[in-house]
Amino acid sequence: MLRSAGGLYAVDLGEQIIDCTVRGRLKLGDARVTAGDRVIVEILPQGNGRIDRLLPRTTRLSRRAAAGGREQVIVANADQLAAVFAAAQPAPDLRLLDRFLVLGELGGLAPFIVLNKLDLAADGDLGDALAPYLRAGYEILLTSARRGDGVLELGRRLRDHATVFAGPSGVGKSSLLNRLLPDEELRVREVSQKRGRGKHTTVRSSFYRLPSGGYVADTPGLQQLVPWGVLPDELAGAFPEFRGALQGCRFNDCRHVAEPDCAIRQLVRSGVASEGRYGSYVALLEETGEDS
Ligand SMILES: Nc1nc2c(ncn2[C@@H]2O[C@H](COP(=O)(O)OP(=O)(O)OP(=O)(O)O)[C@@H](O)[C@H]2O)c(=O)[nH]1
Ligand SMILES: [Mg+2]
Ligand SMILES: [Zn+2]
Repeated sequence: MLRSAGGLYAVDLGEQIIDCTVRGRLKLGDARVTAGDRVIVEILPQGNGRIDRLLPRTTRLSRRAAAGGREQVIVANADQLAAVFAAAQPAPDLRLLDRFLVLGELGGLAPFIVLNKLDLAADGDLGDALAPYLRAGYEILLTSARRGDGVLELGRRLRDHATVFAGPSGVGKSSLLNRLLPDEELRVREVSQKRGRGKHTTVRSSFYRLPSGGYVADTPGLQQLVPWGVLPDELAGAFPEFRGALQGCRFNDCRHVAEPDCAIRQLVRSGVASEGRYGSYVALLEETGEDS
């Protein structure tokens, strides 16, 4: 299922995309049909269809829903996550970037970083902020949806993958996708509207078929990103630069906060892992601990 609007669900059958209705019980709760879901469709005589069943998800980008502490699946079955940020307007929020990367890692999506609005960046002013991400092994693509920088390279990075574009509101996710999807016209915030912090122009997650092969999902800008259902000892593994050290702590159940002989804190002290990334880990650990 690619995307839904007005009670109709667009399903990609390969040769064509058809509009489907959906059985009532697939509209609510855990079994709700989500963008990216593989579905069983009954073709109706009029040529449209009805979604009868959901197939198991291979990956899920999900967070803890604001109310009720349940899982909210943002998209299903994607294999990579483009964490899109802006060089300016809005200024990059690295704590939030870390959250997108962690949700991608935990959900089984391979994350990479897209730094958009390159046209608004002053030379060299982001190098220090981004160095920890390069050291952690993340690829960073520099783009400008306005000028077109990096768009071809981004397109190549997406080919034959199912990629979610995730990031705060107003960073240019839809603008980048408009460059890559000649047949679509995704809604983009009007230039005349107030600058800086975004206003949630995109309202629901939607997959599109790329002309060169593969799929991309546009998502609404997200601020509240608390992982759902993650155990504290899985969280550290969502930071690639911590992984090699995880066996090195004195205690097997080390939470890497106050324990003696902690290999992760040693990484931070020696400058191999950054204070900022470690700070994000601690903040997430506290929030996920509230689950249990
Ligand atoms: N200067 C500059 N402006 C850009 C660039 N990309 C997007 N914008 C502008 O930034 C604003 C927000 O762009 P959108 O594409 O709507 O951002 P979004 O990330 O999809 O936002 P939500 O849908 O709210 O999550 C628009 O006014 C765009 O024209 C860029 O590379 N450079
Ligand atoms: Mg958008
Ligand atoms: Zn430790």
